[in-house]
Amino acid sequence: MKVDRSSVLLYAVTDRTWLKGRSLADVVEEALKAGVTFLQLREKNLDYHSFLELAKEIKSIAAKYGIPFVINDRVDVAMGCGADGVHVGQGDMEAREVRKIIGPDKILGVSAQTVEQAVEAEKNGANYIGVGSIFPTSTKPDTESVSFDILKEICKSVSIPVVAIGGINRDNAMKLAGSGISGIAAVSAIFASNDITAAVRELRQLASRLVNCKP
Ligand code: TZP
Ligand code: MG
Repeated sequence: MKVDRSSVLLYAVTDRTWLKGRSLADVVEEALKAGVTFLQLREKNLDYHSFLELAKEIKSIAAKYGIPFVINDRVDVAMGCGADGVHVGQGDMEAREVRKIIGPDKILGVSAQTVEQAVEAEKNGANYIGVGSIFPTSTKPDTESVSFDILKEICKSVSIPVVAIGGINRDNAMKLAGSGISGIAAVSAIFASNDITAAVRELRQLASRLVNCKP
């Protein structure tokens, strides 16, 4: 499925680390209501059944707000819950394989750290590319870092939308202006915030400003 540039403007990736007694459904709904434009459910330690149940619940919230909803890593969970698509990294199932399983109409997002990986992913059926980590982050400490110049080069090399991820917050988001990205993705800048609504509104405004700065 084609992914519009505008739909990845503020891309939220879930994390249950900072729920503070609330349910994931509750915090996701607050984030979507405040202006998140794309949602990825990311769970690293759930068995198939628990992941599927959670995915069904979160999917219905995304549908209520008309927001594209993808599952991280797990093609089986994505297909099982009827998500809009799946997001895979370089260490997960290969993009070409995923595309074969999900068919032409689902969204396929692929993480890339180099121009070669991004070009290959587009060729193999990716609808958008996630690039990071752009800034240091404790959310995914083992991740490789990607420079501003590589990010810019990736944006020039593919025709699908590029979303930057990793350590992006209100203080550094504008540093990505002029890179050519279509949006920013965040985990902690949204879900670790004490005021998710305010955080989302601010990040969305910053994202709108920075994607309109010409490379
Ligand atoms: N992929 C690359 S960095 C990252 C992922 C999932 C984590 C981003 O988390 P945060 O809290 O927005 O830095
Ligand atoms: Mg992965």
